[in-house]
Amino acid sequence: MTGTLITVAPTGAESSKADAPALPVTLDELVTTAKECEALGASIIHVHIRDDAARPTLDQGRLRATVAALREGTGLIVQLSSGGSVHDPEADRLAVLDAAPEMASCTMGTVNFGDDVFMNRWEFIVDLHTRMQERGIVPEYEIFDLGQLTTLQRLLSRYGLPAGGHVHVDLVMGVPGGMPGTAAAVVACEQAIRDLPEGTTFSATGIGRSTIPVMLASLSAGGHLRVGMEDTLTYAKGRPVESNMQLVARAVGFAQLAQRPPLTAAQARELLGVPAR
Ligand code: KMH
Ligand code: ZN
Repeated sequence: MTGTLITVAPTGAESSKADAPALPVTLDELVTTAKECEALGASIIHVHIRDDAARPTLDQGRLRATVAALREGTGLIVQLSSGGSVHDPEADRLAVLDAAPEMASCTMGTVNFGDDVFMNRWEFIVDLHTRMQERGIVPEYEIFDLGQLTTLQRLLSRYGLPAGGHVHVDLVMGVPGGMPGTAAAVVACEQAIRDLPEGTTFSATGIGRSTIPVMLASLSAGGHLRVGMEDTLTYAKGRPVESNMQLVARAVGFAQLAQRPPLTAAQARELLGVPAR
């Protein structure tokens, strides 16, 4: 078993700055957060950006500036979200790839998302996957429900391995409408991942209060960790999260307890097939 890949997802598209003042929404806030999380042990940053009014946006100029600033200021693997917000049109989500990130997310199916629907049609998934192959962008396949792992198997068998040749999935657990954030669900996914190409790796994140059970289960099952204010705004009962760094520090502590210390960004690149800088 190797060390632990720690992804920080600092912002997301769902929470407002008014509700969570520590949410990084400006480029400066994002870069500062990224540097501090890297120093603590994160190796990937999963990025959603905001506009001047702190609303989620997929503005191309901002995306490009964000990729450039994160590459300049950190050694982290820069992973742009192609999921955006539930309101973003498919064309804008595909255009995220034009900002040339090293990695991008690629969700494996439609899922109820609270009161909304996060749409991911088969043809759209195929488009994202094949465009990433053509451009050498390494995908992280986002899995919100068990059956989406079977969709991934179908995708890979019809359209081939991703850029870099390595398959990495992220289990996003505890979304109202998706799979629960439980140890049993982590184990069920880990069993299904065995049917994917040899060497497939996974990370997991639990939304809200499922964050701790999912972290512990993932580490026990040989998985990696994603943490951050995209997924978790409460540190403990009655205690709002103070910063993304607080969540990364906790994940690093758990990984060390499991005797699987954090991978550096260079080690993460090697594991995932992301070209070295
Ligand atoms: N904001 C969610 C609708 C991703 O980044 O790829 C989708 C999401 C997944 O967060
Ligand atoms: Zn996201």
